[in-house]
Amino acid sequence: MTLSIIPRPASIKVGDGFFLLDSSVALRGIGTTPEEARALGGVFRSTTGLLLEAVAADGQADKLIVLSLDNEVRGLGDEGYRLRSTKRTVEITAKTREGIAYGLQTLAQLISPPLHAPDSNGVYSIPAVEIEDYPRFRWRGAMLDVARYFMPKEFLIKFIDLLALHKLNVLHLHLTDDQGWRIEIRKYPRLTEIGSRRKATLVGHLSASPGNRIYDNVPHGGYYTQAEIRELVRYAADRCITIVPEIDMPGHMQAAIASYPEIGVLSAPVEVATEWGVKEHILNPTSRTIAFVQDILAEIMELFPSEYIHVGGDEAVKTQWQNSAEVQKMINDLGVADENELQSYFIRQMGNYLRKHGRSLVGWDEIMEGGVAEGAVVMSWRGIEGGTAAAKQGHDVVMAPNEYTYLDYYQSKNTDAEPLAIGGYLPLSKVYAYDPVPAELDHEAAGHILGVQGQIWTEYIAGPDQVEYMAFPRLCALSEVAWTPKSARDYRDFSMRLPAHLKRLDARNVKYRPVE
Ligand code: TNX
Repeated sequence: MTLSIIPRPASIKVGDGFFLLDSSVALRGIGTTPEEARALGGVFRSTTGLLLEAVAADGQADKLIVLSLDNEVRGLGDEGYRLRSTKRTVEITAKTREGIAYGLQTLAQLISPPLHAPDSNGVYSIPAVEIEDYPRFRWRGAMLDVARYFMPKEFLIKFIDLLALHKLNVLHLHLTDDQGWRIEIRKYPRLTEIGSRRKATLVGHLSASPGNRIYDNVPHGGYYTQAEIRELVRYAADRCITIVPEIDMPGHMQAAIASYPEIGVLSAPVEVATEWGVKEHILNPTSRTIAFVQDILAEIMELFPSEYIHVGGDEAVKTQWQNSAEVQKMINDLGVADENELQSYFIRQMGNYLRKHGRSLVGWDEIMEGGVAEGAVVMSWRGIEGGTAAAKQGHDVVMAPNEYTYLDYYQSKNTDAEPLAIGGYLPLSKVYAYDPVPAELDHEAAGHILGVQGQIWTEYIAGPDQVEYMAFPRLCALSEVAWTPKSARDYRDFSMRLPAHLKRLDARNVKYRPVE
């Protein structure tokens, strides 16, 4: 029998026979308080869609599904679980609530026929198995750019469920960029009043010269209120997913500068950007601007309990700094060598501020230019060099190299048959082949690789259907890169499991790209 579990568990042994799941089955929590047992029942329901009667820890029933929280369980790490099913019982054992939740995700994938309909007798069956499973990495992420195109809250809810299905545990939200500011900040209301709207969007690629560009003249906007953010954060946390917010600075800030020109270098009005590409507008790193941005981070920390707060740092063009007498004087007064060191100085102010509040700064690998702030986590996107160097220096690293993890790239060489994309070529097999630990790292440095993340930049992804098309099934492959032990990974085996898994995506109405 082939089981089509994605991501593939660390180890599976298939036994004989089936556990038949019908309405006589009861759910029992062991090692749990009554509230935890109820909560686990809720996880069971939201994972499998099935409502089972919960019985007391010593309660009897003919057939049982037992969820056992056991602090003493060894060898499964903090997020692992053991799942044993026989004809009479299914038992999931884990050290933590996360482990139980992952066990339930696996259980949901074992149930056949798939959960949306039982067989003609109203029965589902679960094959007898013994599974031991735990993640390879603790950062298993997907980044969604909601700045270039706003994505409705309802879609983020669906996307969170899809991440949970794949045992991914980080949703990195790219909340701000030149083309839009997407989160309510109480202290600075113009960020959303002005910054969340652009008057038009460029049509096609940014290839024509400025005078020859075509715009759609359709205003685009949207943002999340703080109440909506709280709802999303809670929804994600219930599914073992941390939302890591990104406020991109000091570049990629044109929407904020359009809202508050005084934080820019030119102090002159500028509009929210209507086309893609790297902009030259950049924050003026004065103490006033630093205080302004820290006020924003204060509200961000209130909303997002995540230990990690992302401050971007990518693609900050320095020409405005070079041409500004005020900024040059600052370089001089601070005694920093150049514009790169000034950016490091700026990022360090953010790192210190976050650390004072018990949080850790994450930045794209450009934060290493001019010296990386103490304790900063580096997200390596321009290949793996930045991440490799950072890990050697003792920094934690999330691998996100564009060549392997940019899900905005084309999925086929036949680009004419694909919807317009930013470029590149990243087929499913290549995502699958990626290994997040660079071969040259020794054991200690390798320990600094927190994990891996897939990126969905949305310059050419105007809405949810297109996100799903670009993200799936490549995110299925990435989940296995992030979760499955390297030794258990095999692309042919994955390809054989994928068709059944795509049916799970069909049941959730996911508009994934068909597999050739
Ligand atoms: C580079 S990756 C960017 C983004 C773009 C992306 C497009 C990174 C940190 N910056 O601003 O959306 O390329 O693939």
